[in-house]
Amino acid sequence: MRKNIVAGNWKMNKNLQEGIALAKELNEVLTADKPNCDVIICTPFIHLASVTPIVDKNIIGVGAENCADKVSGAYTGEVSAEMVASTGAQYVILGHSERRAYYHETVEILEEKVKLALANNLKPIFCIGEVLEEREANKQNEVVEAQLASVFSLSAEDFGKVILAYEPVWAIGTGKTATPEQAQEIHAHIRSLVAAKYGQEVAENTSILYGGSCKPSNAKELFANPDVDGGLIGGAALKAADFKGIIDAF
Ligand code: 3PY
Repeated sequence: MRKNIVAGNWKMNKNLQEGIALAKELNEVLTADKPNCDVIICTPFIHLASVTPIVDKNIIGVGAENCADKVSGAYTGEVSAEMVASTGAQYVILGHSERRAYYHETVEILEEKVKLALANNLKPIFCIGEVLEEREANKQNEVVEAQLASVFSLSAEDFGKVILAYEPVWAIGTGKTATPEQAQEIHAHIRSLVAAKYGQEVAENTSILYGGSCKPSNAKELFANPDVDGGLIGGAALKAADFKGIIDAF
């Protein structure tokens, strides 16, 4: 059966010392009071090698927020999936709307990144979601379907390693959250697309996280939906107490 997961996306926040302090605090809090779901923290690249050895792997998984679409070589400033994996990280966020919008990541580029992540034993947390104009034009279903093309070229076995995250772009950093009904409706649609592609069993085993202004005060009602299997958390992942408050929604 699929896993419930709460994953933090630190984005471009916290210097190295602050990141280490947050990881230590989370590790202490979650070791003392074990979570009822899988917990992952996705940190800036520079934190990975320092954070992976200080968290208990059985309680907190660690991931990057991106990786390169190339294997290695003359790509100044890029960080490969192999480099991420060599830090001990097990996950990588791919396709976040900020990467799609600000760094022009296309379906094709993301398909390469997903393949390289999997080839290096990193589990992709693959993000999809529509912008406000698309929601207002009731195009959200077709938008997420088009975005899923980056992972729908995978074999069923490889797709089984992917975690999906639905993040409506209009709810990211805006304080607006999808209502539990809106979240359930589109999560169920995403699961039906997975079922149509890979069959019902794979669909039932796929974790689909909700992201976009998820916080301790709304996590419980979002996670209560049958097709919402946890959250990808932005701002509220930057304080141990808030992140723990969301984890405790399970
Ligand atoms: C947010 O909630 O702000 C996110 O973008 C999580 O990835």
